[in-house]
Amino acid sequence: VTARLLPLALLALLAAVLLVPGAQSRGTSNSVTFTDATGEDPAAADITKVTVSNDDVGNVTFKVAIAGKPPLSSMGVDIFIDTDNNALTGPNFRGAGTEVFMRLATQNGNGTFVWNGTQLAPKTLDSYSANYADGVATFSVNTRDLGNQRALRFTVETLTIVPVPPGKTDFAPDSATSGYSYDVNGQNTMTAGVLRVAPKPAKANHLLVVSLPLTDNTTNAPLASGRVICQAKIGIKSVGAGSTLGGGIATCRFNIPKSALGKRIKGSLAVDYKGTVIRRTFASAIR
Ligand SMILES: [Ca+2]
Ligand SMILES: [Ca+2]
Repeated sequence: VTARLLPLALLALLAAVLLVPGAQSRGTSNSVTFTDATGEDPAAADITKVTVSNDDVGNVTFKVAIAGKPPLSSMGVDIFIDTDNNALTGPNFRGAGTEVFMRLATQNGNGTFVWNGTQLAPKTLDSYSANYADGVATFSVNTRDLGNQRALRFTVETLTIVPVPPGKTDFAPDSATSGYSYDVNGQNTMTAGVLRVAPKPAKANHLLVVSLPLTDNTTNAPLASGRVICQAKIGIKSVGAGSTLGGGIATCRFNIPKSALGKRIKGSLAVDYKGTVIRRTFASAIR
């Protein structure tokens, strides 16, 4: 891809003449809108704004709005992401030292490309999706496919197909050297599944096993480490417990005494991992 793509980009770079600072506003859902100038090149698909947001499991979404809603068959929409926020690593595209390149097009290089130290090589990213509808190109990718970095820098371009190559380009931002900055915020380090309590109801003179499956959002794999905190009371008396974490499942084993027959147990299982605490409560009759 480098042979075809980057010379095009560099040629197009020379055609960029306008330098208009982009406006920026931050919403409550960590949504940031970058406003691009309009009408830079009448022959190029015109980016009007780029909106970036992320959810609490690290899915980052880029929405690129294009004036006049041209068909995707007439252009490509490209995002160059500097995942380590270092212009000196990866090919420097208008200020973004690019580790991940995403192109949405009906032809010529649709897909994702990752810097391998030599070139931006085609590579499938499991979390990636992209589509184009109603003049908006939407790209979604998880931070685990972006090196798990929080501070991203990126540049967007449209490349419009014209009779004489290399095509016409609109860049966002218009600055040839800065890129846009975006910080991934509010990402939880783990995600919990459904709490299980067994047996239910609890039995006197038996173990009560309370377990919670957890996924590490950084790797999307079962949580491998973390502190499990088990607490329960029968009436006002604390109940002894053992805790384990294995195979991504946090487990508390409570010893229900024989004398608790007919009473009620109330408690919680909590997991502390990298500063995030997930806590689930439970209650059961004792039979
Ligand atoms: Ca524009
Ligand atoms: Ca870089």
